[in-house]
Amino acid sequence: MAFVLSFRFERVARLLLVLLLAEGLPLRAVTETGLALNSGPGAGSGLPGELPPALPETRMDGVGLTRVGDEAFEFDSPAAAVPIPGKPGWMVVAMQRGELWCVHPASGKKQMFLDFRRRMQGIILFEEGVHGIVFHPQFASNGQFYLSYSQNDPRRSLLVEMSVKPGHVKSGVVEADPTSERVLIELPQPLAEHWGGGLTFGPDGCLYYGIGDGGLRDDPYRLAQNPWSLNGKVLRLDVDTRTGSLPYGIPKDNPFAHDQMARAEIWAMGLRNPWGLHFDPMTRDLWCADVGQDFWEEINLLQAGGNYGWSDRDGPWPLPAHVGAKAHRDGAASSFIEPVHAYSRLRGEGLCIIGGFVYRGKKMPALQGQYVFADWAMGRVWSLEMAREGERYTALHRHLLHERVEGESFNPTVIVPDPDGEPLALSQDGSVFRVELK
Ligand SMILES: [Ca+2]
Repeated sequence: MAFVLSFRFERVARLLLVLLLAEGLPLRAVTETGLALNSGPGAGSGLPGELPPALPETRMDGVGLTRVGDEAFEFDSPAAAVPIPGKPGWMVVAMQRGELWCVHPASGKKQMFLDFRRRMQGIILFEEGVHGIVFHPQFASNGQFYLSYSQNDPRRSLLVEMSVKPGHVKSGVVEADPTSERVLIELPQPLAEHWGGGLTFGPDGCLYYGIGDGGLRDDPYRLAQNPWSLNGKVLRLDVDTRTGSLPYGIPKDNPFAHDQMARAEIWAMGLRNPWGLHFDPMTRDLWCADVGQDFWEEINLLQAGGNYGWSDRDGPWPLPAHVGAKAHRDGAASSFIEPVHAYSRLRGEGLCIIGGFVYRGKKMPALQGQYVFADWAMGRVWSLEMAREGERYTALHRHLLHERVEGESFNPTVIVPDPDGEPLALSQDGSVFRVELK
């Protein structure tokens, strides 16, 4: 099994490398997938900015990873995991290539939720496939959930509403009805990466959907800063109403709802590959991890109408490709919102942030209110200690909760709260771990 998985990963990785080289792209472009370390500008001189001091970091003693279940409890290339409302202890794990399972981490039980593999047959590249799933807040009564995924011919992103089979919520068995799809958004994608696809419902009952910039380096079509493109944005939709002929409603208090110069769906902009969206249930703040290009991995606090800088900025630095662009000449670049925390590839801290969430569980009081997050390539898990002053957060300290050791194949693609609010980390090779007191 392990051999098959690693063979498949190798094959995909090699294919991607060949494609990138064939297009004459710098090898550095491969950093997104962790296949090669940065060897470009900044590796010694000509950095776009000054390297700020690293955030103080200490190892948090007594916390580590514990494997959940046996070899049958594996989910190859997991893309998302969410608790099932009204079914205590159960979650759905969505796998990139189209299998979605109901899982019960406490007992290691699982049952098929949706087999979408036929739909995913056309996907070939590293980041294509299923990207996100979330249940409607009233799932227990309406049986609805939302799925984001990509398709080819033509290449596009989809956000769809689906429901479980009639009577299934009541009976306790939860199985999706594959014929129930209702398309909310179908967005043509110019390139083949940075799909984003993160989904979450806010305490306001609205659906938030992150969409990446479309791919390649430097956001070549400048979509993330284009208010008429949905790429490089987080959208906010009311799935329970309709506005005009749209298959969803535009919430009246969306920041651009009445702005004729921008798409009314946009909640926040200037993002590169937002796939880790999370609402803190206590403060109602929306957190978003954003994967960087060459130097930085970011954690952002999203505000209505906020512009997070991509592709004028990458982390706390200007992006060399677009220095001198219109935003800079107009002075608009000065209103970009800086990340709450960015960690750097230059210091070997990580290569690809996979998101995270604010810990509100019970078992680890030391982590209360901290943002728990992980890096795919380095196999590291941290928690971020922050100070809050009004709307502003300042990162104070980083606690290392796990570091991959030799021989381990831990490449987390998902880190989420389990049904009890305790951290669950899913590795690309399929294995599932709790982050807990040892
Ligand atoms: Ca940014």
